[in-house]
Amino acid sequence: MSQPIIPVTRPYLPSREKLDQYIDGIYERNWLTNNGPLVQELTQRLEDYLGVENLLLVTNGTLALQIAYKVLGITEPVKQAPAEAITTPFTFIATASSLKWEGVQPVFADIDPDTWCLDPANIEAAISPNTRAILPVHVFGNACEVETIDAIAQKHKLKVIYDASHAFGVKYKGESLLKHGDAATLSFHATKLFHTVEGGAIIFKRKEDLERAKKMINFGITGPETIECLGINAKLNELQAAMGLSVLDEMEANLKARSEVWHRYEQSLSQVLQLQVKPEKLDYNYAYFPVVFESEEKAVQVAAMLKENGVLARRYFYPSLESVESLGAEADQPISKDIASRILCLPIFDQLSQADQQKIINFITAELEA
Ligand code: T4K
Repeated sequence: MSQPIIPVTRPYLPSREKLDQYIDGIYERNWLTNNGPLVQELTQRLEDYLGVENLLLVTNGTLALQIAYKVLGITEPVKQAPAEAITTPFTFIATASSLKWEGVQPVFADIDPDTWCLDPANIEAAISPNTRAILPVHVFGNACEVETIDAIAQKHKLKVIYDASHAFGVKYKGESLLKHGDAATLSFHATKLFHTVEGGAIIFKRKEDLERAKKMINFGITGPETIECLGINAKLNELQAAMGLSVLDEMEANLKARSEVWHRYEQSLSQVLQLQVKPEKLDYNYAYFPVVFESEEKAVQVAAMLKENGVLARRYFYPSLESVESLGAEADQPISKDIASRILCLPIFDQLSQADQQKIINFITAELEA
């Protein structure tokens, strides 16, 4: 008999009544996209919720990165050679492939073995005359060493874009983590803590950058007969905004449920597996529950055993990106490669029942004792 599958995550589905109310409004207004009222409402609500300014909604987290690169001028070649950006190899492919897609060469620097974020000590060695930017990732919602990274960037006159796709709502030292860098980007993909089915956002440090980005995401059009700059289509639409508003209305319950799942895992597994080390002054968002095993063999064995029992843990983020040929990286990144080979993300979502979670914990602990 086949058993129900427990996926690594399950999109948060808000109440139908709430979503229907927003959709009724869309039907009444007959306004579907191009900076509609729900997009404007969601922009304001997110700025308030996150405690940030200069937030721009866009089509997805990948385009959020690409627009940020364009606005901050890091895609411009340096003396006819491609610009470079220093980034982490331990992340989802979109972080680095979006650079390459825009003609910027990703240059990898290795991660910290405990936090799994870009190690600032490795950044300076990777800087060349072609470097225009640093692109760290708050991986799994953990905070990068923002003060040190921002200081390195200032010293070398580089832009900093934080890929904060996993860091929705995370606070560091009591303030939004998204306030660091010239820009920070979010992904609102269905699998994220907060989502708009597909979607994303950019939080700019400077208002003038926000204003330029607003034009760029609408083909550079600024009026019925004016096209001010080169642009693209990266707009969020009203149906996506309706989903976002409905999810945001229920954020508290979602976070509470995830926090309970996260803490139960931590209590049961922190003595037997390596967990991500976070700074003390971090208010976490319970977006992921990654664990690192003693060897790749063990991680793969546990993943296979869980799969046999209907549980889909995922090897986020495998492989370490310096091994992806299309990115054209040169050097090996041993720490990232090692962590990527031994990591598994365990199922975490608001609807994960305590009984199912206990099953997962029991499977893992039994396998570790075997
Ligand atoms: N930067 C970083 C650091 C990122 O992590 C991401 C995205 C980006 C940039 C780019 O942002 P976006 O352009 O995507 O907005 C997923 C997501 O597709 C991706 O958004 C996310 N990171 C990445 C970490 O995870 P996959 O390939 O693992 O997705 P998939 O389809 O295997 O789904 C994962 C699990 O979720 C499945 O086991 C089942 C469940 N699921 C998924 C979907 C789509 C559902 O139950 N229902 C669903 O509708 O990449």
